[in-house]
Formats: sequence, structure tokens, C-alpha cells
Amino acid sequence: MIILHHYPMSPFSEKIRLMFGYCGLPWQSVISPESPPRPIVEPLAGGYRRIPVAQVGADVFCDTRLISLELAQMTGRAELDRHSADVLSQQLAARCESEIFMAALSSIPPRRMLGQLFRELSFTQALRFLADRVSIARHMQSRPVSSKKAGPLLQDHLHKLEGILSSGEPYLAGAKPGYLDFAAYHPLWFRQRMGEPLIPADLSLTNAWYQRLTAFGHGQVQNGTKGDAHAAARESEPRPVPAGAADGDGVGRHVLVKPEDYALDGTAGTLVGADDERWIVARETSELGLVHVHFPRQGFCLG
Ligand SMILES: N[C@@H](CCC(=O)N[C@@H](CS)C(=O)NCC(=O)O)C(=O)O
Repeated sequence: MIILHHYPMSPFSEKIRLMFGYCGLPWQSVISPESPPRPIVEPLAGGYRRIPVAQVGADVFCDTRLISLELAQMTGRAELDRHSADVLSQQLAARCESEIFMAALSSIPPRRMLGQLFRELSFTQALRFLADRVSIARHMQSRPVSSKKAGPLLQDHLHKLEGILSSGEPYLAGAKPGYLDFAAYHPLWFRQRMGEPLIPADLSLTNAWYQRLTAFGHGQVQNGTKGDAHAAARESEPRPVPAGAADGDGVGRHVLVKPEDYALDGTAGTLVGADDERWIVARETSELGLVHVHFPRQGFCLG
């Protein structure tokens, strides 16, 4: 069974949880803390520290762009593969996950965010979370969105969504939801979770679209533990590396794969697969044996 390592407040995790609800794939939920150290995920993913991470046996999938591709392949729902959409939809989805996501964060008044954090987390966890996110912001390579610009940018964006939905289709991707819908949903979900007003009432199509997505829920979920996740890795071999990737560029080299934008910690190991979409890094671990960690190439670099 596919395992998702996540925490309830994580917006990128919500994107995947909702995909599980949509495609009806049973999954196991393993909760990690809101900030490192993350003793369940670290032995699996190595240095990569972002959430969510998905796991099938001894294969570990980092980043929601790649996790959704895995879901598309596992369920035959090609619409969850971001490449299945036209170029404009792919560009809009990428913008939702970068600039719009940052604007959604910046648009939440700090007092409200702090209030919510201290309600949800213990005092120590909340302080650790804040120190961690300040440190991420200091080392960020992508451009932050100022709180002044965030509001107007979000308003424009919501009107753009309303414009797309005025075609009469129920989803941004058309008659059925696609990758774009889930990518557009999660920044708005996070604002709502932090107690911000959601979508202006006059944007009735966008409001109805949001409710339609919310209704997918999280599907058939079972709670799992550190023991379950580690046993699944220890008791399996990584799946074979596809023939096209096994002799890809750089295979055999010792590499460090890391994100290019923020939370820059990377995973070191031997590159055992490389194709246009992904890098696969092999890590021999004393705790879990051999694991393969998969990264999308988009948004990551080799060190
Ligand atoms: N591009 C990544 C972004 C993931 C991301 O930024 N996740 C946030 C949580 S929603 C994160 O990891 N923040 C720092 C952390 O939790 O360590 C993806 O699609 O998975």
C-alpha cells in the first residue's frame, strides 16, 4: 500500500490527500512533525526534508509533482499527470505552486498565523516551527511575495480562475478534475485553514468549484506508524529501474539531489536512474537496507 508521510497542516500534502480521495486509492497515513527532526522520514529520504513524501516499499517519492505522476500511473488516471494538460494549464499549475502559494502565505496576517500555530501545536513545537521557517526564508532562492502585493495578486488570480470556469465546465481542467485543479486548490485551502476568508461570494463559480474539490475528501485512509513505514522499506527491494533510465546521463555517479527554491537540503547517494522526468538515487542504509529515492528533475538540481 502507498504510504504518505505528511502532517495535517501541510498544504502540499493536502493536494495529495485530495488526489487520494478523488482516485479512491487506499493509502496509509504516517504523520511527521511540522518541522525537523523527522525520525520517520529521514532514514527513508536521506537529507531531503520537505513534506510530503510518499513511499511504496523501498521506493521513496519526493515532491508532489512526482507523487502525482506515480498516482496517475498506479490508478490509470492520466489527468493527475501534470504533462497530460495543455501548455497553458501546465504553466498555470506551476504558478499556483510557486507565486500564488507564496502570495497565499504572505496574505495571512502574522497575528492570525501565530494564533493558529499556538492553538494547533504545543508551545515548544510552535517555537521550533517558527525558528525553522525563519531559517528557510533566509536561505530561500525563489522570490518571496510581499504582504502588500499578496492581496491584489490573489484577487487577480481568483478572477482568472472564475474566467476559466465561466466556460461552463465544472473543473479548471474541463469535465473532470486534472492536476491543475489540485494545484490551484491547496494554496486556497491553507488560507482557509488559517481562518482567512476564502473566496469572495461574487465569484460563485470558483466557490462552487472549491466545494466540489473539497467533497472528494481524503478517501480510504489507514493510520500507520514508524514501525509500519520502516518495515515496508526493510522487507522490500526497490522496484527495477526502468531500462530507459538505467543508462541515463550521470548514472553511477555519487550525487546530491536538492531543491532549487527553498528548504535546500538534499539527498546524497548513487545515481541509478535518470530520464527526462526524474532522478533515482540509491541509498544503502544500515537501518533499512537499500532504498531508492525518486526526485522530479523540475525544480531540483544535482550537486
Ligand atoms: N515542491 C514541493 C513543495 C513541498 C513543500 O514546500 N512542502 C512544505 C510543507 S507543505 C515544506 O516542506 N515545508 C518545510 C517543511 O515542512 O520541512 C512539493 O510539491 O512537494
